[in-house]
Amino acid sequence: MTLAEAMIATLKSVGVKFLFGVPGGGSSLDLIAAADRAGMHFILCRGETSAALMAAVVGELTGSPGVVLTAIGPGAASAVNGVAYAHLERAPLILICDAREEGARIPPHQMFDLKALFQPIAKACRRITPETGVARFAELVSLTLAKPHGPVFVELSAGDAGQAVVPPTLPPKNTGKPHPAEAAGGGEAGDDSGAWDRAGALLAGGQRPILLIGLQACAPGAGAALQRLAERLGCPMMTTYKAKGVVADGHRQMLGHFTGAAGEAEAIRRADLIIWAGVDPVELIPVAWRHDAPLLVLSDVPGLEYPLAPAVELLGSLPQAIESLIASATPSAWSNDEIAALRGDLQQRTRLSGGSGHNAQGVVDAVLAASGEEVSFTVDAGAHMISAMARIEARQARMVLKSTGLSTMGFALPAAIAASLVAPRRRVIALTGDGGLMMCLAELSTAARLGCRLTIIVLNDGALSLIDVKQQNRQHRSIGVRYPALDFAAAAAGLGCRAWKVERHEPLATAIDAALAHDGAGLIDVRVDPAGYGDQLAALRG
Ligand SMILES: Cc1ncc(C[n+]2csc(CCOP(=O)(O)OP(=O)(O)O)c2C)c(N)n1
Ligand SMILES: [Mg+2]
Repeated sequence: MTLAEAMIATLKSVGVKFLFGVPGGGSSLDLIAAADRAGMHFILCRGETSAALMAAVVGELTGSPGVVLTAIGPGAASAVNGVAYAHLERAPLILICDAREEGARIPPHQMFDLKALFQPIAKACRRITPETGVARFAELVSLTLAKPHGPVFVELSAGDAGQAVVPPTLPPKNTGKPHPAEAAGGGEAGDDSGAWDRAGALLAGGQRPILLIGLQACAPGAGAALQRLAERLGCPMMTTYKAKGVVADGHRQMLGHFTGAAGEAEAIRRADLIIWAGVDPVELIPVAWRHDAPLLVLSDVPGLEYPLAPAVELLGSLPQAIESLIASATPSAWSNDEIAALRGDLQQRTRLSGGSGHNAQGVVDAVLAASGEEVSFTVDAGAHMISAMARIEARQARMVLKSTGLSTMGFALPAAIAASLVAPRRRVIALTGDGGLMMCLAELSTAARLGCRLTIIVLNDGALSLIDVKQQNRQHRSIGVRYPALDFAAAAAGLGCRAWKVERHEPLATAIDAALAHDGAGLIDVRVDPAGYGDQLAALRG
């Protein structure tokens, strides 16, 4: 068995089915050939950033590592933002990059210190050789899956990839169960009995707890347990964007999203205990914390930096910790009417009005009215995101995907391709701004080639509207944030997608129905008026 074959066998044993990337002429080719022989699919992408995003999202959705292959030098450097995504959004990702043969006397063409480039965003940067053996690679696979998940960077030369090695010792057969490192989840809940006593006392002493739910709660079992805890306490709850759907948005105790913005402050201000359930601080916008109520933290990762020192921190498996809290939970002093009023207030703040013709809210509502239950969504970064996240009602974790810790543009399309590969029969709808789509436009051809059941809705306002609003708020002259609106329908058609174009005052429903009925990749280019974004942002973020 060659080193490339042994690495592929190791990946297969932890459930990897896809490899993404733009191959270089070195070890990428050995890995692609070995993957093909092992029945795994190499997905050729148009750019490495998108390839790494797709791989990272597959990692988040499946719990198996995402894998991206790149060429040396420019290929790897071009993947940096996707690796940054995996770092800040806690996704398991392995980047395997071509490498020169060690000791070769060759000019430094395309060569620079890639390990130094990736060191700040990767858990480890290592070269794999026949001497290190595939065992070193297996360690990296375990490392990416250890909580918090995060990327690892691997260099492999073609000469080494083809060398014979001792085959890896693999677990008996992939059962679809989480990898041991994944299942371990950072230790057992309940190790520290003092912490449990203090948590029980905090819960008993609080009259008005609020439950804030974050990305760690996407773990199986956590959502149902959190819902029971909230119902036992009769308290309000919010999810971060990453945890949207962990408890259904439609639940009457669900206020909306916890982002750190001023619009949510009133609900948290009224609480006398904050139950911080798996929120990773990286999920919050960077503003000062406004509350003094004690934090009861539940986390499967030690050492996170909270906005306030936790009164109690329960480390370990989230579902287990929640179950234990349920046992000591009693009804709180919140009334149903008060919770409903807070929910109504937050919904009101996210409303978008003003302008003429279509706006983001109207488009999202029209899409929701036409799409059935079996749909997933991806949402890009930008002003349109607020309406999209506020209006879509998620019923399960990861039904709506959005970049949060990194909040990168150019996410919705690659993430939608990834979601479509993981669940090919389920339709995916990608909601994106025009600026964000331009950063990954070429991947429309990937979606078309793969036959993804994917509908891209471009909220086309000829502007980087989120930045436009900020520029106006700071009373600068309008420079560098607007441009003539592009014809995305023409571009999409050229890239192999079905496409529809809807001007600001044209009806939308026919295009949406046609796009949702199309059994492949389609795009609707909708001209929207950004006029209401300023007020919406002011109401939400202050
Ligand atoms: C890769 C990347 N570059 C820059 C930013 C900063 N940024 C956030 S939103 C935004 C504008 C988004 O424009 P568009 O996609 O058209 O959405 P709109 O705000 O117009 O709805 C920018 C530049 C970012 N988040 N990610
Ligand atoms: Mg825009």
